[in-house]
Amino acid sequence: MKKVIFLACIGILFTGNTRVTGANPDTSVRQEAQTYLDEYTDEYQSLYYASSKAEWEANTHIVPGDPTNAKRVQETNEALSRFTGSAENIRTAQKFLKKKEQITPLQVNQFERILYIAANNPQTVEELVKKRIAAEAAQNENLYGYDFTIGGESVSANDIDEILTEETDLDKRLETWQTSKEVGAVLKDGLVNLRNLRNQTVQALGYDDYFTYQVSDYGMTRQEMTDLMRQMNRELYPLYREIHTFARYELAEKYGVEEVPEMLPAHWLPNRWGQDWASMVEVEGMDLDAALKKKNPEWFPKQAERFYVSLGFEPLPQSFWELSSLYPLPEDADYKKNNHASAWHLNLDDDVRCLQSVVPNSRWYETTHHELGHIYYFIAYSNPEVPLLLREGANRAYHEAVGSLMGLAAMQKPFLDEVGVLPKSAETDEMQALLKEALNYVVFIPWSAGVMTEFENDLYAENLSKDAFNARWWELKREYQGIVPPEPRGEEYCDAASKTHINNDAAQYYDYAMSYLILFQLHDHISRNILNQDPHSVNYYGSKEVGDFLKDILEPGATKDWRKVLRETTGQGLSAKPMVRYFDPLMEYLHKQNEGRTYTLPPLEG
Ligand code: X8Z
Ligand code: ZN
Repeated sequence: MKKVIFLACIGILFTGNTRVTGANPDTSVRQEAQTYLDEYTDEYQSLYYASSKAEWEANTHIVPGDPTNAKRVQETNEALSRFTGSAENIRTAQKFLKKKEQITPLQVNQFERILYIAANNPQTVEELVKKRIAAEAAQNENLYGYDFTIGGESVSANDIDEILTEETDLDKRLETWQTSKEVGAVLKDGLVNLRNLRNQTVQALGYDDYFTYQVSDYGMTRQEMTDLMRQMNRELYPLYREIHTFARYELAEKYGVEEVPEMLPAHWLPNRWGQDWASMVEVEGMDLDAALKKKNPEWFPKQAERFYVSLGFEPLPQSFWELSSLYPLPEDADYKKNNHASAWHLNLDDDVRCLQSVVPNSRWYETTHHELGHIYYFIAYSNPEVPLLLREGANRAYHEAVGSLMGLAAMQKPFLDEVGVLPKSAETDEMQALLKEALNYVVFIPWSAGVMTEFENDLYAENLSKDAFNARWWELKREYQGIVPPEPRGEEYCDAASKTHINNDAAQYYDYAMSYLILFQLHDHISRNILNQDPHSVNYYGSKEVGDFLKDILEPGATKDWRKVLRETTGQGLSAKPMVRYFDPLMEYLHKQNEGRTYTLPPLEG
């Protein structure tokens, strides 16, 4: 692992590479560009850090109604926006990009980054940007300051998830599901306002809408991204259709309902959004939840760290442990925190932290591996070769893929045996294990590539009417996931807004869908070509070769084109084939299980 650089060194390091060596005009343009980039970077880092620290406070210490956090977030984000969106910085970046051939490719990348960041906050629409910053902060506070109650008692998001995982009484499930959606109604006006503000700010620098702006980070058009997502859905659809049929019958039996419903009622599923159904199946000999319940919450991040260290990564810095917020707040706390997991790179250098609410279960076991993937990515590209402005993933999906890959690896039987989570044991039914994985990874695709992506595309790019938010949401849920609401959900609700990302990670959810393609491409390559093991039953633990392979991907950050990274590491372009192939054995199995059952999702057309 390379040593992270100190803030004060950045300028020196970057100018050091580009000293003027003669009267060559190209070199002097390069030198001029570098001087500008160094100054920009210094200022950017300091403003970015101040803003991240304010955001961190606002997400870990939420006191509804107390304006302290909002004020600090507003001030620091405004300062950052004023700088990144300043007319002068935009002009300068454009000026250097006109002389592309006279500057280095790395400098070109940085100027493009400066323009990309600027487009989110152009000075020409300063008032809009200010309004958006205030609206974003208020939305987040309303989302995470919200007090969920069941029967008059406050419940946490973890409590809700546990009920939806374990409860078999349908009335209780319904009440819990309804509770989980109430926050959406509170957030509806805020979402309408944010949609308009997000669109208007990026339109000032020439983007059609906010969705198009976010997609452009991949070097793709909106059409290309929605086409890719639709194709991905088509490729996984035949298997999803089998899973959907299977789930309808299995759940009807579990809940003692005689008439199997045509579509899955949302409150039947073990997740608030129906995005992960893994807990529907218990694999004999692999009762992970039972084993994990015995662990302390502190064991989870430590175990995930051990896995990364076993591959040759460094232990996490002490500051990570001191500054992160890893566990739920005590019940008597007089403030709240963001209950969704996230990883933070606060100064784009050595201040890395996680925000989680770990309780001992398999979902948090996997999530902790996911979050540490982000953290190790941050640490890996915080090296002198990577300019601060390019300290990002090869693309955003890569950032999501790494930790999810480690999450997948950490759930496989040989791994669990090795790290002592399960007793070296009993035979397990491999088909059941694969089914459980499909209930997580395959089920996620119609949700991410379908519902979330199509909804946000409509919301931002098609200007979806606010009178149709909920109607469209449930139309998409039905079409892609085959899920229906337990009762009519009118426009007084806004069920989409009960999902974190709709509010504070807008127009980016296709990242996760694409990350699954990359994840299975990487996993396939690692299993077959590095470890020579069956991808269904593989153990990465302790393999320095796997660690080196991952470091080659992580360390360059965004200095390399993501398509090139994929080709260089797996020998392939982006493809759903490895994912489809991984789950192939299930098709036949489920088809047999579903014999005599009625399929209610239509067969694939064409
Ligand atoms: O939001 C996340 C991570 C943080 S980046 C916990 N995920 C998505 C979600 O929860 O909806 C991981 C999988 C999908
Ligand atoms: Zn993530």
